[in-house]
Amino acid sequence: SPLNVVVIGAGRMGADHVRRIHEVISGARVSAVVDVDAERAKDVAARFEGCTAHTDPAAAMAAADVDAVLIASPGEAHEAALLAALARDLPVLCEKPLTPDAASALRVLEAERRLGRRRIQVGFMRRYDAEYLKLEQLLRTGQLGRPLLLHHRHRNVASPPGWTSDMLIRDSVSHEMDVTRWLLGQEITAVTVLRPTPSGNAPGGIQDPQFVIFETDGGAIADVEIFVNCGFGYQVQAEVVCERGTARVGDGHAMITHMAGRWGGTVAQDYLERFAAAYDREVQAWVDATRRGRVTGPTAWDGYAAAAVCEAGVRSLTEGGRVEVDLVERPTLYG
Ligand code: ISE
Repeated sequence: SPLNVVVIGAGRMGADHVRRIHEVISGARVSAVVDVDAERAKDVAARFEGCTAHTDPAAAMAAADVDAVLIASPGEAHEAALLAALARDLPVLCEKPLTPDAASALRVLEAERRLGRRRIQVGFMRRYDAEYLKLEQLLRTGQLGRPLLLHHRHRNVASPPGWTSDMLIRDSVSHEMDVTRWLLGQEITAVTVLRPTPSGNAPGGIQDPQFVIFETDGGAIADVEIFVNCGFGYQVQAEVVCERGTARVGDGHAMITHMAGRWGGTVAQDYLERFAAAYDREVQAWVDATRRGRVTGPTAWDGYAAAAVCEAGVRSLTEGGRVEVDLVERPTLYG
């Protein structure tokens, strides 16, 4: 029988996951949708047969037929939902961030450690993108030699209303933190955020773009251009420079047209479009693993490490200069 999933958070991401589980994924169904906004929960739940609506995550999880939990609420609500799921020993796919800061992430690690086995997968979906997967596999073969430098570009059309400068680090660059750690198999040890004169299109005087530099414990350097009001499209690119060559992903050249004296293609407009296939692969992998009683993918440790790097990044953004990352020792549960 299909996995009964409770989806917490019926916003943009949560509603898209509900649709995905019903329309794309095999082996699972959404049995309940939870949102602090009762109307929104009802509205999303009503689109699918047999799906109930709730406002309280713990109450939804207490239902007899719940097999797994997908958390897509705002980051501040994650800790309580994660601890409630762990208390019921339910497997969880938690959208990034795991939690908004390192201290709360550590409390989640501790709760998982007490269970003695992994239950949490963190939604760093780039690890499921076909291009990023190819890049990771190539690096793993060792053909290119040792990675020396990593260049990331991360551009959004426009920042959502109310965005502040630190959200570029916490919400956006957190992906590059994870991708850097994953591709290199190294921890990030220090962060420096440089602040060019902001774009005239950055709303409310926020610091956009930013240029972020990571140092790693393997001696590599990664840089990130984060520009969330670029205006033209959603663009995510990475280039690894190694001893014997380079490799680059994210050029988005799926189709090039030539017409009327010009050539070109289209640029995706948001992450639900750019990473649609990655989200599909991520959720299917989670469902498949869960049905086999396994937990795969990015771990709570990966979520904690990103939170710790975010804290260093936000300090560098606000105080200037290079800030070292403060990581606890990696618990044996996470290899
Ligand atoms: C958003 O939360 C995401 O996760 C997107 O991947 C990222 O591009 C965007 O900047 C974030 O706000």
